Amino acid sequence: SDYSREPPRHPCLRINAKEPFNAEPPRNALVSSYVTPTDLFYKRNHGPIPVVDDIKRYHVFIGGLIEKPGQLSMDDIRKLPKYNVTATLQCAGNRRTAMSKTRTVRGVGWDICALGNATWGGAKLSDVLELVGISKLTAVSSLGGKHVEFTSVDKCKEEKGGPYKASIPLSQATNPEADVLLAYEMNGEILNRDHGYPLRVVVPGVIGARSVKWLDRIDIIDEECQGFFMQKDYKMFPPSVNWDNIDWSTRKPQMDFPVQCAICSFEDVDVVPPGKITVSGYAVSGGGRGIERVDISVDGGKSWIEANRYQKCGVPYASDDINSDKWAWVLFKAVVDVPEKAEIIAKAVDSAANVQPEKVDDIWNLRGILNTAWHRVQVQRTP
Ligand code: MTE
Ligand code: MO
Repeated sequence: SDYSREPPRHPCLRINAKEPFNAEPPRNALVSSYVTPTDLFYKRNHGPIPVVDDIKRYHVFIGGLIEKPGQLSMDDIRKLPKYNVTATLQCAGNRRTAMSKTRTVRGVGWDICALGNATWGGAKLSDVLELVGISKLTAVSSLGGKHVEFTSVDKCKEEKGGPYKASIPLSQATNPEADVLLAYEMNGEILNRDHGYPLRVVVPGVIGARSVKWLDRIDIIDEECQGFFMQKDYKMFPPSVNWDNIDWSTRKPQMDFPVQCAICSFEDVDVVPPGKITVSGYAVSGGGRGIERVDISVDGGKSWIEANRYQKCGVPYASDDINSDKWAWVLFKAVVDVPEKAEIIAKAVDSAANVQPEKVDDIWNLRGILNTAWHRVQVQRTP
């Protein structure tokens, strides 16, 4: 594999792995804006960043269980109605490092910033599929297809040098309300190489692993994708499963992510000035579920206060507001008094009343995914 043509990156990113490049922004930088600047957006790769030189020759092939397979150029895709969807992408491995403190897990170590909120611009997959004869809200195609597989052009060692792949159900792909995009823009600019130039999939509300970058092919298939990242990775196992007794076939590929939140105004162990302090961070849930509440404790969980939530600066957020971005995170803020030494905790509740688990031990899994335990930081007042 060849890492000689990697793009330039922002110097403040914390690098968790160099080749393939995996990096996340510092905590404070992440929550300083509702829409994450592209250069600060986390980068999660499984191989070198592909080079697409000749955009005129670039095509997406659409095949599999359809009557008329075909290919689309970037012009064909740009001719379709363009949608801008603000959606949070979160890696299933976000907060893995903290999970491995209970018991070792396998995978790239991430702090709490393996997510970002971007405005993605592109065509809806439901419109693209209509071009090849699959109508809106189709769950089973005329030739028996039930899933849509996305194949990239990158080369991953987990796929024995083959491309990254993933699939989603056809019913989700053909549902315009699911807002699945083939995105060619990120935050109003042409998608950059790190994030999938020239074209990527964005599956809102679903773990980042299904949003395939550098899209090469779309295939309508009868079973879900059999690729490594669907079948041998990104599955949630109970704490009793270890590397000696694991049977991957017993679990489904993870799709929606669960309710999550984290405090970004402090490091795990930090000092604070005397007087009132501001606790801020992000909260997000999968499946288009909004954030109903964020609770903050400064006494290790004995008592709680509710944080203010917002998406647009200065506008209070409500999870049932039709003007809110349903696929996007919510930032929170609470001004609190803290004793000399304090454990500050944040936990969120989503619009379906799902709550975060208290202890990481209860959700420990050998791949270290979906660490959504209450987020805790220890602070001490400066004299
Ligand atoms: N697509 C391709 N082709 N190759 C990859 O390695 N990584 C996936 C997904 N799509 C990946 C990919 C994972 S695990 C995540 S979390 C997101 O892309 C990260 O997207 P980002 O780098 O734009 O933040
Ligand atoms: Mo990921």
